[in-house]
Parts: sequence; C-alpha cells; structure tokens
Amino acid sequence: MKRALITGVTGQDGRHLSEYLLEQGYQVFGLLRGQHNPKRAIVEREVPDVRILEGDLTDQTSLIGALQGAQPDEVYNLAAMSFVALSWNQPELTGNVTGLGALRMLEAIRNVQGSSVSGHRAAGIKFYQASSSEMFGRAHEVPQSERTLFHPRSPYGVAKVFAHHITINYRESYGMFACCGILFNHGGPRRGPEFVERKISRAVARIKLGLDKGLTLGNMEAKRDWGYAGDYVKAMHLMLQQDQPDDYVVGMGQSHSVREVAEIAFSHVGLDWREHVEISPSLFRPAEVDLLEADPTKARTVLGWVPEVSFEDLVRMMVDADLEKESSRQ
Ligand code: F7E
Repeated sequence: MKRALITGVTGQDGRHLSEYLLEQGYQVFGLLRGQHNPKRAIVEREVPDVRILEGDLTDQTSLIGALQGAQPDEVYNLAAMSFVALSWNQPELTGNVTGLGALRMLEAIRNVQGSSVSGHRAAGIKFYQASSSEMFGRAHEVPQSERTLFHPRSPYGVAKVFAHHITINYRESYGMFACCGILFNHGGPRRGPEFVERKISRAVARIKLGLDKGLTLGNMEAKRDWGYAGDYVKAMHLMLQQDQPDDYVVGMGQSHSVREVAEIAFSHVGLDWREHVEISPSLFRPAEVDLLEADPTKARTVLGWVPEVSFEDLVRMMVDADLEKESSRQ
C-alpha cells in the first residue's frame, strides 16, 4: 500500500486529493496546524480515513516528525497562505509559509532520507509542489506554458516563485524526484468563500433564497482560466507516477472574466447580475493580474490528463451546491 503525506489537507485541494488517493488504495496522512484547529472537523467528516499528524510548515522539527510518522512514498505540499489579496497585508507571513515552507519540507525530506540507510521507508520520497499561475502575473505571453517567464504581481506570487525554483533546485542539486504543478484557478463546492467564484456562487444562492440583497465585487474585468479542483488533483498524482520528475501547467486553456462568472451564476437561477452587483474600489488590488490563460498541452500529451468539468458546468455546480447548503441552513 502506497503512503502519502499531504500538507494543506484541510483546504479544498487537500480534501479532494485525499479522497482521490484513498480511492486509489493509498494510506493518506494529513498535516494539521495549530491547537484545536476547527478545520480538523471538516477533514474528519469528509475524509474520515485520513490520519491526522500535527505539524506546521514554519516548524522544521515538526515536519521531520510528520515524515517519520507517515513514512510516505509521496509528499504533496499544498499548504500555503493562499489568498492573494491578504498577501499584501501579511507579506512576511506569506513569504514564510508559502515560500520558505516548501524549502523546510524539502530539507526535512533530505534529513529523513539521510537516515534511510538503516532501511527507513522514506528513501526515495517523491515531492509535489503546488505552484501557481499567479507566478505569471503580468503575463509575458498568452497563453502561458512551462516556458513562459514569471512576473509575479503580489507577495503571494513572489513567494510561490521562490517555492517553485527551490523545488527545481533540489531536483537538480540532489536528484530528488520533485515536481511542480503550475495550477491555474480551480474551484468547486469546497472552495473557500474568500475566492471570487465561491463568493459569487454563495451570494447568488443567498440572494435567490431571499437571505441577501446584493453582492459587492472588485475588478470584474480580470480574466482567469477556471477549472474544477476534483479534476486538477488527478494531475498532481499523475506527475508523481512518471518515470522522470518534471513541471507541468494545469488549466483548461480558456480565459473568462469575473463578469462572465457572475453572468452565468446569476442567470442559472433566473436573475440578472446587473441588478444585484455593486463594484467597490476597496476590493481592487494594489497590482492586478489582468489575464491568465493556460497552455496545458504538456499535461495533456505527457500525463494524458483530461479535465471533465467545463467552466460553465463548474459555475453551475457551485451555485447548485450553495443553494443546497443555504437552504438546509434555514
Ligand atoms: O481572484 C478579482 C480579483 O481571489 C480572482 C488562488 O487560489 O488562484 C487564486 O488566486 C480575480 C482577481 O483568486 C473580487 O481581483 C474581483 O483578479 O478568486 P481570487 P486569485 O487571486 O486568482 C491562484 C491560481 C492561486 O494560486 C491562489 O491561491 O477576481 N475579484 N472582485 C475578486 N476577488 C476576490 N477574491 N473577491 C472579490 O470580491
């Protein structure tokens, strides 16, 4: 039975990946941060077979302990301070967790592997780093592939560039099987409510049910390439099953504006977004990423990765899930 350790197990991707790996017959361990973390209950409810290990990406000793406890074949580093807008208010924390956190895990793996001469299972641990399309930032070309230059526009994007390059550096310096998945935006019913597509789907459900009147958004002209998280975690797993470690762009190959998300979401319940959405300059970012669109050719041809849920179906799926959640809350 293969064993996997997932950091960020309480997040959207952590729960989807846990579910997927459990289905593949893995024993899954999840790293949980802090004392009495309220998100523990979500993991226990949704993916009860995940074994929780306590640890924190800012504490190297705890990472070594988690690796010794899990003895994983594969480590998926999904943990991060992942909300781009917040990264301007907490740039140092973002650099520490999102950037240096990856380095600490790579060093912890090296440390544990060093002690593997005595037959420790940790020898040859494969590592997945959750890189992000935010690294492209003010994109130098459209669409963006593995060869596109990075030009991050937020402390989050800068931290992800560090984590990306240090992962490649450890692959080149120490021959580690380390891969980076450059994932474009991906949502679903488990998406955190701070991200725009979930903020919209939740508001649409609440407005439809008469619980709210309107929704305030920032820059509706920003364009992203949105896919379904359940599809994207399969690409993460595929990367670690190849003969050689490498980096892959994962996205749908289409870009859509925030306005289009609102149009589809509101019209799905028979409403017109223009009657409910207000724009607030306070939600605009100090530096915006205007247009992201993936060129996922490599993931499709080398990994054979094929997403199943379209952008339009993703938005409708999220609205339906929020309608169900909000109605059962009443
Ligand atoms: O913003 C605009 C906002 O916060 C998307 C993370 O998962 O994907 C995500 O990063 C766009 C931006 O995601 C609101 O200005 C307008 O242009 O949903 P978001 P993100 O910044 O693209 C990447 C791949 C990651 O790696 C990140 O971890 O939507 N926007 N009005 C708004 N955004 C938010 N959040 N809220 C608004 O009211």
